[in-house]
Amino acid sequence: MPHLFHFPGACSRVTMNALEEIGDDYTDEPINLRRGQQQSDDYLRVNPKGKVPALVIDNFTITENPAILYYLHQTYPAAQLLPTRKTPLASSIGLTDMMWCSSTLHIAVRQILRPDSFTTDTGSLDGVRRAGTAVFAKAAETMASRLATCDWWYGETWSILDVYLYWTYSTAGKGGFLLREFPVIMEHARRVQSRPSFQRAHAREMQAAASVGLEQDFARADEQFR
Ligand SMILES: N[C@@H](CCC(=O)N[C@@H](CS)C(=O)NCC(=O)O)C(=O)O
Repeated sequence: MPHLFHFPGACSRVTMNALEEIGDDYTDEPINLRRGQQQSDDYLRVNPKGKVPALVIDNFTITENPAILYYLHQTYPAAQLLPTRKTPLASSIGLTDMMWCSSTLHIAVRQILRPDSFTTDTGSLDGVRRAGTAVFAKAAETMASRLATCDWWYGETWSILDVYLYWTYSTAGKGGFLLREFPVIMEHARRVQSRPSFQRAHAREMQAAASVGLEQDFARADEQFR
């Protein structure tokens, strides 16, 4: 059975949502990032990079959200985590978009939420946050113009990209990014939240958050869209 190492509200929630969408059994284990558990000897044996998510299947560990999601998409095609395209060239679009989330948006979001993880110079924190906000504002324009004409990133059909985008903008919002200036994104968020797989993952994360005493903080990112 797959075993997911995660932290409630972290980018690992995208992987958890994918597993819920697939619907097979899996086990999960929260790694308390607030307490530095990601640097414990036990966890570094699982993922020497000290990050979540990590998905262990048959004693093999996959890390990096796009790699895990792409693996799940290929292994469980019926779940339609990404649109199925006829040629490898056309299929690369799903990977491209997931890499955008992980390598550009995730970094900008982190600059907004945790500028202190980029510099030890406390006088530079505002500058780091402003730089992240500028990158994310452009991305939010891109998301909003695309989502203004359709419900989901790929048009008529939900995909795991919608959840990945949700994670980036909800986390940016938690860090003070003015999401209310993007009503189209606010509406997209409500659609993502209403998906049953999202709700199941959310409940499972909530349980994990309670187990480490962090349910208040966990709820903040999702409550912006009420
Ligand atoms: N490139 C990785 C990034 C993973 C990542 O940065 N995860 C964060 C949580 S959102 C983490 O584990 N942070 C712990 C730390 O940096 O100490 C991915 O896309 O999966």
